[in-house]
Amino acid sequence: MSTHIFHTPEVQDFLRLASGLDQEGGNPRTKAITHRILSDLFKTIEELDITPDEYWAGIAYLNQLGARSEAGLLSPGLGLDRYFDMRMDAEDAALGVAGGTPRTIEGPLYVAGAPVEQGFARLDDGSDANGHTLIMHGTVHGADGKPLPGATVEVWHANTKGFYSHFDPTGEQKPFNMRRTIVTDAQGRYRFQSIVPVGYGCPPDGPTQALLNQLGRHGNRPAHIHFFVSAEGHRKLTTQINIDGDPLVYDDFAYATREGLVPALVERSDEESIQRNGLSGPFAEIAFDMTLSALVNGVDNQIVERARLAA
Ligand code: MBD
Ligand code: FE
Repeated sequence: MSTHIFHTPEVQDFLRLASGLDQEGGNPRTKAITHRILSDLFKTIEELDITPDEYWAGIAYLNQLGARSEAGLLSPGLGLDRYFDMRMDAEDAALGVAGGTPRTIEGPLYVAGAPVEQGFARLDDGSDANGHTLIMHGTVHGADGKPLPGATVEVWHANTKGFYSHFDPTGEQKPFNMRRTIVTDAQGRYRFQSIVPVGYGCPPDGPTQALLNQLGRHGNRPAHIHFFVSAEGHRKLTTQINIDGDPLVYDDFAYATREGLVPALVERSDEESIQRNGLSGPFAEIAFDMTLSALVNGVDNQIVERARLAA
């Protein structure tokens, strides 16, 4: 079809009508966003000559996405989460904010309400038979470079199948397995024992993977560990570290890898290290210090509110 009607007054009036722009009630922001997105969609339909069959396949797709609760998974897969980070980085640059640990995306698998521990926590419950012990530790620094006692380090990661507790299709994991909130000690230090995670893969039969297949892309993440770090007088940091050596470290379907977020992982098998950590065998060690950024004019100007599971 080579008809071009998008720019006609009829279609332009129709877009305003459908977006409620001629109505008194409703929410002006919602109207503005709806009008823009609807206009872009109408235009796309015309310019790419999208057929009704293609359109209705898209509608069925949206229903599948909702039915499988995968909207929050498709979002990072299409780079939207990364784009919001790029925008926040640019805003920081414009404001002259620099120097803290790089942010990277939250992802869809955080759960609020994890057990709180002081200084040290064991994250795993020992039930993952394939687990290789991990000791990770570091100091949380404030914007002035000084250690921050009493800072909150929320940490969450996957097991050796790449599954997260509360979202594990096998049902194997107990609530809050590999999820803790660690409060830094008097020297600003956090420390935890867990197991080295394995990378996540999108559900192979789900709608996110189906679209990625159409794009010729994979749906896998390198092994990683998530953090929220919060402290008085500072902005909340959302970040992750990647497990160094994972083949996908620079090929993440969610685009979360960043310079400065791939700390060295050191294998320790000497008796001294094993005993000092109260362990019985070889383990992997990651040292990773973090630096928070100061509030901007007294507020966290980049705090993100979103629907999150709480248990
Ligand atoms: C994850 O574990 C994750 O961190 C992201 C961003 C997407 C899917 C699964
Ligand atoms: Fe993750």
